[in-house]
Amino acid sequence: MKNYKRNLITCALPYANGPVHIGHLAGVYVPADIYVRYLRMRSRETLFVCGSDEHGVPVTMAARKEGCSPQDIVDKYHGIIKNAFKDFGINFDIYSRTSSETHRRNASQFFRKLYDEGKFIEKESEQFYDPEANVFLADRYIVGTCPKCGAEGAYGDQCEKCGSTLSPEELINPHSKVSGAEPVKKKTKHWYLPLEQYESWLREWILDGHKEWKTNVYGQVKSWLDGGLQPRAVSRDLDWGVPVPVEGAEGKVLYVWFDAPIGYISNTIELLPDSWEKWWKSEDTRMIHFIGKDNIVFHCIVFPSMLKAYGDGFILPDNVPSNEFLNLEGDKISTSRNWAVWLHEYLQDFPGQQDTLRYVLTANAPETKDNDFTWKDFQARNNSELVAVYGNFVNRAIVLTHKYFGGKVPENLSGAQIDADTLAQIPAFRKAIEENIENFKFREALKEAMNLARLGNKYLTDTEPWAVAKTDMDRTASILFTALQICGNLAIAFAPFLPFSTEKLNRMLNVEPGSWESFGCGTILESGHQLGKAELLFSKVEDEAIQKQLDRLEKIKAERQAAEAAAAPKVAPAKEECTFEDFEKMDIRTATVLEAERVPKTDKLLKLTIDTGLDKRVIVSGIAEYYTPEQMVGKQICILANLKPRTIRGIESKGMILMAKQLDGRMRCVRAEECLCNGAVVG
Ligand code: B3M
Ligand code: ZN
Repeated sequence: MKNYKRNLITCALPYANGPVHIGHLAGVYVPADIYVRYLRMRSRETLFVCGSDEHGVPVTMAARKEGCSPQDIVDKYHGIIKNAFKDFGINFDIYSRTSSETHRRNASQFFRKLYDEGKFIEKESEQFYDPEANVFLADRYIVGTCPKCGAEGAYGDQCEKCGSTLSPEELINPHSKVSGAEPVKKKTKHWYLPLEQYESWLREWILDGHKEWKTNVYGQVKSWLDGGLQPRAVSRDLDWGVPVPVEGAEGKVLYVWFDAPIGYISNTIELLPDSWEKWWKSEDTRMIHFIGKDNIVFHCIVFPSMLKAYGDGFILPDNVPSNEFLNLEGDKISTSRNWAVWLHEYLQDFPGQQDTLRYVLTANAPETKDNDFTWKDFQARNNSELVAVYGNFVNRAIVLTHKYFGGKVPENLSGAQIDADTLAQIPAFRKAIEENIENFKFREALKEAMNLARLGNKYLTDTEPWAVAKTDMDRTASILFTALQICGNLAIAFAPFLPFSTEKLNRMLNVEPGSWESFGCGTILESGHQLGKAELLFSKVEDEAIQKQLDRLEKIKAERQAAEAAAAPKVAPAKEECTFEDFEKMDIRTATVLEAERVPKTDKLLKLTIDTGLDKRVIVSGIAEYYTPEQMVGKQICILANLKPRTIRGIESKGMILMAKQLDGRMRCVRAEECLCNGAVVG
């Protein structure tokens, strides 16, 4: 790898449309934080940048749902998200927001330069439009019945019930979420970034030049490139966002995925107005984007193409470590379905136990495939790993030192082979942790740190200082000296992963945070050094605490199922009993439609001339919503032939066509399995 002078680490900007949950932490923010802490421990100059993504449809949707303005929404959630990160020890150098003045100016200027240099193409296209509310509709704003599973309320881009990807055209009974009106297509002009012009450059840069990227990232990029890139719209018809800085573009804003990544730059400018360029325009800077898998295309294809188009020395990411998704108790985490563990709520239930969550999310991180978070696993990892291994080892070493040596690190008076052998293993742990972190394999790295704690635990079990102390204090001194060296190394090994317990351990050991360079390199705690007070490094998670969480989720699931059942289309209730004689009275028979035409000035009625086998007659039927006249001509259908004639819109209608009403409300003609002669009696 190139010898870089500094590291610019960015994390995907979370949408300020809701609080952050464990999926966010596991996928992006904890791994990035581990990486940054590690780099800093190695004294590598590092800048850690993030902020809220405050534009786009997700925010306007949340505003609509909560009945307030988009500005209210972002003000509320920006604060909640910012605090949640801080509470979990994720300390960005800057956590700003894309509604900031700096960002508005910077994103505008970025667009304008590309516009002035002719880097965009302008195109008119037909987009869905709400004719009542007079607004263009993003796919998410069009809802209807899912054509795949029949669920109501499927979005124009996806059905949340069955997970199918949809387009608004596929929805049955589509309507606008804004006014309820049926959307129409309307022409509108937008600016597009012609991504296809960057295709061969992207191939060379990523497919040839970055084979070391994670396979999920590399694979996704390759399949996008193999599929051929298309021009991508960089503006939208929306009243929330950065206005398109071009004359005649009223009512248009920058597409959220155009402005958000520029937010990384804006936030750097806000923090370092005079020296930001060295982070963005110097070949000595190594830029890394931490993101979730649904952001890959934007960070590997779109944003790099934007930077390339802009030129002016902007650097490109050296790596884009992206994780898969975390599920919760076997179900997809979803903000809208309230299926999540929210960070601010976790802290209320498990105060002071941030490291447990950080540990579990890293140990079980969705690094190569989607993974599941379960509360039982959370409890098991806390109780049998953090408490029983790491915490137990540290506690025994420190408590025994207080008991036998007044809390002073004893002298190494009676060294044995096992001491030397044990300490000699530490450099290999350091190397494994380093290699794994440098390759973004955080769960492996954490496993190695825990294995070092296991080594310590085993060492104490094997050497039994509490037993040896009865006969041989010199030997006891050496054992505890050795055990304390392992404690000192653990305080370094775990530091990138578990900042809160590391701070506690340093306090117990009465040391400043250890430098990475001393990890595995000789004595960390000199004989005679006075330790601090022993505390418990971790506390047990009891069954009741877990049950409470499971009950909460169970309740949410039950409420959701009840709501779904209430909203689901229902089969019509059974009718009252009738006699065979009642049924016999009805003259149901087959007939063929000879002619069909719309009844003037109506939307619903067709006038059908039919051959009943008995006669030719006219039936007026309300089926124009479901069939065109052309579809009806020639169709063999079933009719109720002896219904008392009625005059509808001045036309005498003799009989009724038998129709079946589906769950989604659509009517279909009832037809015989094969074509029969007209007048065949049904019964
Ligand atoms: N806000 C998407 C997301 O939260 C988006 C990331 C922007 S990063 C520039 O998944
Ligand atoms: Zn569906």
